[in-house]
Amino acid sequence: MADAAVQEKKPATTAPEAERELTDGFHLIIDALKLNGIKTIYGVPGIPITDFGRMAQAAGIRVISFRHEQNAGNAAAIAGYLTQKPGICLTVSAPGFLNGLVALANATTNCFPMILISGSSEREVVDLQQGDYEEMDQLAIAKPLCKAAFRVLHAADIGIGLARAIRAAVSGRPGGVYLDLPAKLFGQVMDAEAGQKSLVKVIDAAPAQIPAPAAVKRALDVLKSAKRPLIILGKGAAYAQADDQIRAFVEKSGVPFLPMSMAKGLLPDTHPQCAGAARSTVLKDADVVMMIGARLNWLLSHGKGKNWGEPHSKKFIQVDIEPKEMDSNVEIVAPVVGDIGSCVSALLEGMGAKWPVAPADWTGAVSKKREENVAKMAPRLMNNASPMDYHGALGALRTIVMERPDAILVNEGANALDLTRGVIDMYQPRKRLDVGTWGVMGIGMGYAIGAAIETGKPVLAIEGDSAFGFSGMEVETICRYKLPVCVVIFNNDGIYRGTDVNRGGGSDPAPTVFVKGSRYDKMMEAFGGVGVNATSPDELKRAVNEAMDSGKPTLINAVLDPAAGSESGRIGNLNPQSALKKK
Ligand code: ADP
Ligand code: TZD
Ligand code: MG
Repeated sequence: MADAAVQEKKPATTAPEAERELTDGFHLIIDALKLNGIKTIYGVPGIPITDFGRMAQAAGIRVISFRHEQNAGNAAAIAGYLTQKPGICLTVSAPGFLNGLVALANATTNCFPMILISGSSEREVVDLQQGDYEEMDQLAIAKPLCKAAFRVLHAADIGIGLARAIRAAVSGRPGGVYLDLPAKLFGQVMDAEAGQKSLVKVIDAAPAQIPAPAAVKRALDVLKSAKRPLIILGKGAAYAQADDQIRAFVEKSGVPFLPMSMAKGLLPDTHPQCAGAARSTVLKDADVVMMIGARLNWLLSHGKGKNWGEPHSKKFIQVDIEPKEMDSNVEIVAPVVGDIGSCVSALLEGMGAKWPVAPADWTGAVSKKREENVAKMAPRLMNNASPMDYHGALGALRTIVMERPDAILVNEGANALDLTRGVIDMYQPRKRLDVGTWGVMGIGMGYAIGAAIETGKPVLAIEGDSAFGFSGMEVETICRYKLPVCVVIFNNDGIYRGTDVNRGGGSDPAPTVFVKGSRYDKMMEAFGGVGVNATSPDELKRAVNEAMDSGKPTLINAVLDPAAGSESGRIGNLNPQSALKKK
């Protein structure tokens, strides 16, 4: 039973109502969010949260209203990644909730802190399955898809409910949290003073987790024993905002480092120790590999197989906040469990004088390989062909990012993703935001909007034409909030390429192709933004420079050769093959 101070309709005390100050669920939720420093809500309005959005805006919270909940959820997730505070997504019941749930599950998979707050219909009706408006047992459905899920039934529990949600989202391995708020809660009335007292300001939401000294020593001993050491930096390392310590550790060790996609720029890709352009060589040849905030999942071929050279030829060290991550795919000989800031500081302290240890023949071989690969790519990036190929277009964009290292790059697609990742160097931490652990399409506009709102920096979104379609309607949102977002669509008329034909010979197009010669730029013009159709790298460069300088919402339809691009980009090997397929 709730606190005695809570009433659903009438105050139960005998004091005349006029003499008592009252509050209600609406105001308590807003007060609880503000008390915890939450400044922005991303969502879509409707029953039962329409008035809540209005009141939150009136109370000084920024309310960013989207066209689809998945995009609002993605904006909240990336806000969490960029700020280490849970991003808030607010949705209506059942279908709105389900739309947001994809983003919540994606945030959890990527270890981004966010809270999906959803209105829901009445428990009594839901539990008896009596068919309420947008009825659904949302809590039960959310539970297996996120890190934690809570429901608040009484106004007096709002403070505790939000506190639990915040802690669950950001402490330990960050992730997505679901908070279920039934419609009745919003209007529940209680004594204002008791209400204020019930609120909780979360102290030290993500406490430091200090690694054991023995684990630190073990890791350093293994690293020191290496002949061909490698450090892999993952997006957990970027999330941790321990940029200076990580850089100091990598530089003092002298060990080549490989950034995972979203860790690009944590140290600049142009850093002399960066092995990004020698990826296959270092993965194959290294004898000791230290992962910092990176998992040995499919993105690293699970730490085994032909990409990793001889079986059992390596020792792995792993630095991670999640103890269960250790030995997930291969044996970890030196697990260091703790938060990355504390772990890397402890590693730095424990190093002593005899560093760097990386032998010069190894670092020399890595540098040589990297220079060869960079030189091989250079001429392809300078081609000015029209229609463009990926390299021609990326050659132009690469310079623009070099000249604006603090701009944020959002990136999704298949070829549009893999080739952009390979070609465009990043220079600062947390500037590259992409499809992440799932390789999911649809993060584009949500991430672009979240990043623009949270950082105030210009955003360049490089999007495959298919990828863009998943969140494309949010260009209206970009125009409505006048965000400095420049979207470049790599338009090759389809998924992977635009040349596939119907193998049954019928008149339907092949499943992977779209309308030929589409003009996505006109979508932006429909909402008052700038639209440009660019047919050559020079035109593309001019248009992007103009957009980045003006900060005006811009969409550039970059016309690519429909034959440019390969099946599934760089991961075609993951496609199952039919044994019966004709050669
Ligand atoms: P990538 O895709 O870049 O390889 P992953 O998402 O696979 O990165 O891995 C990120 C890892 O970072 C997760 O295992 C997560 O537990 C860990 N992590 C996230 N934040 C921290 C932190 N502050 N301290 C330590 N580890 C963290
Ligand atoms: N749906 C979701 C949610 N995520 C996915 N990853 C996919 C479908 C499958 N998929 C990919 O993995 S990439 C991609 C899809 C549909 C689009 C590739 O086409 P594109 O990029 O136009 O975005 P390129 O440049 O043509 O390769
Ligand atoms: Mg395409």
